[in-house]
Amino acid sequence: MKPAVITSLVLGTVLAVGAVFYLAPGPGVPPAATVAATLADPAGQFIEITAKDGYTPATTHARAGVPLALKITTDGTLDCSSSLRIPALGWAEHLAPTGTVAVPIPAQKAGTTLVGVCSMGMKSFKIIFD
Ligand SMILES: [Cu+2]
Repeated sequence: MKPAVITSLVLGTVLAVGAVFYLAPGPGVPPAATVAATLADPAGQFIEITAKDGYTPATTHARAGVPLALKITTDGTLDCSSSLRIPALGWAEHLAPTGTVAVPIPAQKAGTTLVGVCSMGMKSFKIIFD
C-alpha cells in the first residue's frame, strides 16, 4: 500500500474509534440508538419509572432475554433521586429537574435483579428479570 493509503486508513480508524467513545454513554450501556431499535422491535419492551422523592414504581418485572428500554422521567425533581446510578451497567447521570432519559439495557438472564440507586444510596428501584 502507498503511504497515503495507510495514513488515511489509520486516520479513518482513529476517527471511527473516537466517535464510538464520544457517543458511548458509559461502559456496559449500548448507544442511544439501541433504545429506538428496542422500541421498534416487536419483542422489545420498555419500563417507565418516575424519579421524584424516590422512584416509582420501586419494583418492576421485565422479561428475561429481551432488550429493555428504561425510561426515567423527572417532573420538578429537586431531590437527590435526580442523581441516579445503575451500578451493574456502569451508568450514572444527573437528570434534569424535568425531562425523560432512556437507558438501553441489554437482554438480562432470568433471575437477574437490576438496581438503580440515588447518589446517596438512600432511594432505589429494582427491575426483576423473569
Ligand atoms: Cu438520595
